[in-house]
Amino acid sequence: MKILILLALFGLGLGQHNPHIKNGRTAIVHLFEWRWADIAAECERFLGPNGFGGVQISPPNEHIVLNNPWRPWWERYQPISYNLCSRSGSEDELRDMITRCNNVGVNIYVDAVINHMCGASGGEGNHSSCRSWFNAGTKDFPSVPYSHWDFNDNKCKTGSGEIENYGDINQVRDCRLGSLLDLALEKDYVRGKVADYLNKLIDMGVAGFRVDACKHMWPGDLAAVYSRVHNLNTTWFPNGSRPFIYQEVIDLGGEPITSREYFHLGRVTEFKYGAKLGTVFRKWNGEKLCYTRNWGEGWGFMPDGNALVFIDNHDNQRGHGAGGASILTFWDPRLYKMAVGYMLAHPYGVARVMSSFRWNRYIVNGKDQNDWMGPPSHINGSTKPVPINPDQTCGDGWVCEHRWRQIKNMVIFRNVVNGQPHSNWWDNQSNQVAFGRGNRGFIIFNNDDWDLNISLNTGMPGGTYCDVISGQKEENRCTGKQIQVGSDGRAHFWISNRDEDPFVAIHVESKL
Ligand code: AAO
Repeated sequence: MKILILLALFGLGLGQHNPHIKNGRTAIVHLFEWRWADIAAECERFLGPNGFGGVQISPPNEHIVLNNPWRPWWERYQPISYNLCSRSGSEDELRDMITRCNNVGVNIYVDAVINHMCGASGGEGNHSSCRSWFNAGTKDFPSVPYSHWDFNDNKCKTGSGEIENYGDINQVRDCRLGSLLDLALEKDYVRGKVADYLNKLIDMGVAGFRVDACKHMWPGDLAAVYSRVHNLNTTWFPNGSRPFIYQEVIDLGGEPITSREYFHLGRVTEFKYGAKLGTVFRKWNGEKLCYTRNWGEGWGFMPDGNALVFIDNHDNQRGHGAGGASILTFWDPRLYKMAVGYMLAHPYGVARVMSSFRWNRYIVNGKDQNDWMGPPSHINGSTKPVPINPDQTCGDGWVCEHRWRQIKNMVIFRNVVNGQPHSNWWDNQSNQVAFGRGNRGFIIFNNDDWDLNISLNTGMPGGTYCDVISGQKEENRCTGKQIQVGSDGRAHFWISNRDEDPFVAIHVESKL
C-alpha cells in the first residue's frame, strides 16, 4: 500500500513538470485570441514543419460577452460555464484543432480559468459566448451548475469582499480578485466540476494546462483538483502520462505568497525572467548584458526544472499583471528580437513565445487607455481569421511574432542544441556577449553603441555556417551572413551596432 501511495505522490509530483513535447521540439507559442480553425491550419502549415512543440490557447470555456468597453480581450477570463464554446469557436472546432495539431506533433495547452467566474457586476441574462443564462448578482450559473453556496464570500474578511492587501494571504486566496466571483475550491462539489472540465479537455487530447491566477488558490485545493485529472490520451501520449501543469503565479518578491509554494504541483511562470532581461537589453538601472554570464538560477530565478519562461505575456505586454515598463514587446522589435533570441538560445526553463494582435495603443501618463482592446474583429464582434501574406507574415492586425524569421529560426536553434550545456562564454565587459551550446550552436550579441569585431572559439566543428538571424540556409546557400569556422573551432565576427538585428546565431543544421 505504501509503495502505491508513494507512486501516486511521485506521479502527482514530477509528472506535471514535463510538457511531453515530441520529436526533440522544445518551445511553446501562445496564439493569443486565435480562432481554433486558424490554430489547426497554423499547426499543419507552419508550427509542425518548423519544430514548435506546442500551442497555448486562450480559455476555451464559455465566457461573458461585454459591450462596455466593447468586447475586451479579457472577456475570456470571466467564465460563465465550462461549455466549450467561446470567442475562438465551437466544441467541434476545438476537437478538430486538437486532433490536427496532435497529428503533426504540436501539443495543445489550455489556459484554464478555474479560480473564479465572471465579475460581480456581470449582471443577469444570456450575454455569454454560448448564450447560457446566468445571474452574477445572485451567483447563479445554471449551466455548470453553480449557486451562491459554491462561492467564497463567507470566507472573505475584507469590507469590499475583494482583495485589498496582497500582504494578507487569506485575502489573496479567499477574496475576489478584481471583483471576480471567487469559487470555493475547498468544496468537493466545486473541485468535481473543475476536474470534469479539465478531464473533458484531457480526453479530447490536450497535453496540459496554463492554470490562471494560481496565487489566488490554496495549493492544497489545487493538489486536490490535479489529483482528479486523468492521464493524457494514449492516442497521442505514452500510457500513464500526467498532464503538463504550469501555474500563473506573479512573484517578483515582496509578498508572503511565493512561487515556491506551487513547485511540487507543476511548473510556475517565472515573471522575473522577462522583467530582468527587458531591463538588461534596455540598459536601464546600470544593467549590462555581460552581467548575464550566470543567467538563470544565478539571477535568483526559481530552479530550472520548475520554470516556464517568457519575454512578455498577454498581460504585461499591455500593462496588466506584472513586469512594468521594462517588459519588451513587439512594439520594440529590435530589442525584442534580441531578448527572445537570448531566451531561446539559453538552456534555462521551458520557453514560451508570445504571438499577439496589434491594437491602437493610446498612452496617457504611462497608462495605455486602450489596454482592453480585443482581437481583430468584424463589426458583429466575431474574431477575424488570420490571413497569411505571400511573404509569410500575417495580416489584418495579427502580429505573428512566431513567424518572424529571427524568432522562428531561434525556435529551431533551441531544438538543435537541446540538451547541450551553456559553454564558451565571452563578453567585452559591456553589452557584447557570446555563448555556445556544446558543439551544436553558438550565438553572439552586440548591444553596445559601437561595432563588434572579434575572433572567438565557438566550440563548433569547422565549416561554413549560415547566420540564422540575418537569413537562413536555403538549398545549399546562405540568404544572409556566412560564418567561417576553422578546424580549431574559431570564427571571426563583425557586427555593426547599426545592423537591423545586431546579433548572429549559427548551429550544426545551418552548416553548408
Ligand atoms: C476586468 C477589469 C476589472 C474588473 C474585472 C471584473 O479589468 O476592472 O474588476 O474585469 O469585472 C484579466 C485582465 C483584468 C480583467 C480580468 C477579468 O487582466 O483586467 O478584469 O481578466 O476580465 C493579478 C493576479 C494575476 C492576474 C493579474 C491580471 O495575481 O493572476 O492580476 N493575471 C491573470 C490573467 C489575466 C486575468 C486574470 C488573471 C483574471 O493573466 O489576464 O485578468 O482571470 C501585483 C500582484 C499580482 C497581481 C497584480 C495585478 O503585481 O503581485 O499577483 O496580478 O498586482 O493586480 C509590481 C509588483 C507585482 C505587482 C505589480 C502590479 O510588478 O512586483 O507583484 O507591480 O501591481
